[in-house]
Amino acid sequence: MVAQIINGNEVAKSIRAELKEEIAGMKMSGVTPGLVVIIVGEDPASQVYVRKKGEACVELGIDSETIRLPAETTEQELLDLIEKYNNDKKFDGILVQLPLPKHINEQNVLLRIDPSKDVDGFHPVNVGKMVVGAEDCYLPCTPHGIQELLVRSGNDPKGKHVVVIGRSNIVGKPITNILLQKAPGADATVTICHSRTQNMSGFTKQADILIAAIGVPNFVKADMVREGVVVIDVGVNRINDPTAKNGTRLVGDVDFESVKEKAKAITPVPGGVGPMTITMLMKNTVKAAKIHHNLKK
Ligand code: L34
Repeated sequence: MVAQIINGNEVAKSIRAELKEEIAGMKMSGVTPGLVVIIVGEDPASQVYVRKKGEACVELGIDSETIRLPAETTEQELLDLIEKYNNDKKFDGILVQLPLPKHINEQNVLLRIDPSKDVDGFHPVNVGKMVVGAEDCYLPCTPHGIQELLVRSGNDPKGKHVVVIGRSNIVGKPITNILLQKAPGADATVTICHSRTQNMSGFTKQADILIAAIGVPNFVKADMVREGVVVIDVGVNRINDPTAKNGTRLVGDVDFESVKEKAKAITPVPGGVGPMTITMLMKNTVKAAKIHHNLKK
């Protein structure tokens, strides 16, 4: 089988075109969405992601600010800064890029963000709303992007067996909750596997849709999937490659070359889930601005 390559850049582009138009319309009513992104420390991958978020804002006409703080920033300093933006009406969304330095408690930080500005969907109020399927919540960007990729590539999860590998709060747990909702674009049967799962292949081979989010380069091999599976690769791992220009290259959690021979459809890395994460952040920021300004959906 020759797999359909699910092009995240293309899907992201069409959603961004929709958003651009919507934002232009909002500006006519005097509303410009605003996003502040806060990054603490120098993690190189985080720097890249945060830069891309700023660029996407510029492209779409969202007001944005990126605050870069040194790794030594104290938890209290960060909490105070969040409080400042909670009270600043210019900004509809506040995002604190993860991971944070070890001395800062992540849960304390996420709890401090005003849930109505939590465009990452990581505040427990939004997590709870997601679980019960409430309309007025912000869905976390990566899993929401995965759902859009599936639907827009013609691979609706309805009635399918989705197997997720990974149980993180950013991807594994939320994608499970989103896809099992009784709702359009969901209605799946979902199984989660993780690092302590016994006989993982026994589960992954049953998947109609396999979502890999473990952070281990090339973890999923061809012998772990069945013919005709749809594969979503959430991994973004930088590995050494002496043949590459700068000595490294990006690979996913899936051994793309072998798995694509068996799959019906598969996302590449880069150019799969990554661009969707950023695009859904833009979508959440627009949603926040509408809520804050009482604009129609
Ligand atoms: N608070 N922290 C918070 N929110 C998030 O939504 C994130 N995430 C994850 C890490 N920490 C976070 C991101 O922004 C992962 N993530 C993310 C964002 C963008 C990309 C990948 C991960 C992305 O654009 N990936 C490109 C390649 C980028 C490169 O060249 O390195 C791609 O095509 O996959």
